[in-house]
Amino acid sequence: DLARIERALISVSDKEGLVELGNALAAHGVEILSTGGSAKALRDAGLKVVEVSDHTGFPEIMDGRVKTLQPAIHGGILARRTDAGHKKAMADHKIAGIDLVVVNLYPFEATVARGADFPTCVENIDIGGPALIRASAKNHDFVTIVVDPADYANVIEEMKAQQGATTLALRRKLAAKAYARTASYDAAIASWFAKQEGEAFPERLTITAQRVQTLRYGENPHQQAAFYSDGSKRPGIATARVVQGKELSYNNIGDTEAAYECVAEFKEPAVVVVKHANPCGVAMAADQYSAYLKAYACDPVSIFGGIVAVNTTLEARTAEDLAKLFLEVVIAPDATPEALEIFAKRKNVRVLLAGTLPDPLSPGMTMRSVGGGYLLQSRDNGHLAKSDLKVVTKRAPTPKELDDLLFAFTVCKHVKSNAIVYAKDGATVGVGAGQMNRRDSSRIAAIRAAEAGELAKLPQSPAIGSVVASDAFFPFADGLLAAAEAGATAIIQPGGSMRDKEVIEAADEKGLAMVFTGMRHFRH
Ligand code: 93A
Repeated sequence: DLARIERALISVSDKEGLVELGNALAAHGVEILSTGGSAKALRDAGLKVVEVSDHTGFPEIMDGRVKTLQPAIHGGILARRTDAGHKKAMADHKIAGIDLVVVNLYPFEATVARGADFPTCVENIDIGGPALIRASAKNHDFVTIVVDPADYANVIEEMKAQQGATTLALRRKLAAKAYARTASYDAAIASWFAKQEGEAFPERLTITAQRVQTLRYGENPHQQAAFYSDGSKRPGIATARVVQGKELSYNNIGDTEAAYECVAEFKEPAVVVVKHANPCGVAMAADQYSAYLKAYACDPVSIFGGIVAVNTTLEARTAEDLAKLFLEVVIAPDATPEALEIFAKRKNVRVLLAGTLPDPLSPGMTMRSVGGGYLLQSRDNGHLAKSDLKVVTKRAPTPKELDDLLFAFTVCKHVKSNAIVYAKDGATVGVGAGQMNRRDSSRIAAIRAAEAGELAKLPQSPAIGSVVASDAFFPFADGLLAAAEAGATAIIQPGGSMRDKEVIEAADEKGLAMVFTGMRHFRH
């Protein structure tokens, strides 16, 4: 299954590693065919090159739109070397075999990314390159296809080991990679084109993603799993540097994303603790350590085995406390050397540094799979300012209540529905998540607050004197009354229920202040 390389075709836009490759091929006595720019770069480096146009006897025409689209090229790639008919065709038409094809494509994605105009993007749609790639990969029994400069060294090494040949194993691996490349290239073109036509949701969805990691298992040990990057480079779980710790698990990845997206919402130093994709402690303060103490106090039970995210450089003081807990993951934009040293002694904790924070306001899409399909929607980047809030009760919130209300509603956005969040002094004091009715979420949040109060030996539940946020409207007054009973003094909710009037009356009766947001934050 060895295939000797006697003739190579090189046509690359990205000239990285080109000269080294050319030198290595020349050392093996390989004849190099090449297109205009690539040929020039090789020749400038002192290598002997045959221009494709000299090889085919046909010039590059139409500004390079037709360079390699020639029978002498594609016949040389596609010929089955062991087939008598194919061999006769080669002889009849004076077609020389091409055994190695090195191509990387016109930089279409980069051209779009730099905001080039429509005709420039169109001109960067490569035709000949993908044709070369597809043909070579199809005939991988005889032809070696390389689409990525990162693979040059592999090929050279194998040629050294195999007297100028490659193994079938390598050719198949490279062929698989080659088709993945043309698929992602076409996907980029397709989604760019659909966008030009003003379609947020194209008729056909083409997604290509790069595998980051095969995971040990999925949500449960009997499920297989892998993690893919969408190439967007959004700061967070997909791009963060893992500086230490055990391998990330499927659940770690989901939870870490939830924690980091939540903590990125806050301008002040903030800390978020997540368990099972839900925040169980969120706080902001003038400094990170104070924020941590408040986030911890919200639920000192659930933090066990949790994920902690901070939105400022991880400090030694915070790290010291975190290192005493059993945690799965700690994620921060950055960390001081002292903080990293503290974790170095806790080998199992995964520490991730993301470099920077994601922008909560940025657009984008989220996707989930359902039986037989996918659901797409734009990200929940909804954001509220104080001026967006409408006071609906006789009593207006105090400035302090107002700050806490906005904070609580922001946290609510990151809690699974039905979400109820009690908050006080820039910290959650009770979180109720994922219940099938709002009253239960409200009760659970109050219970959590009361228990945290008992653990801290406080004279009363921290829910007393807190504010409460609800991710969606209260359909009945009962959820609101449960919150009032727990000690909340002010309420933030979207409003819009048929029974708003009833709910507002109940709030007035209890002397509560209530604001409507007009925006819902369901999260399922
Ligand atoms: O315009 S093309 O689609 N027409 C072709 O026949 C063709 N053949 C190779 N572009 C073509 N290529 C591409 O040219 C390659 O994929 C590569 O990206 C680029 C290399 O051109 P040069 O060697 O002139 O820099």
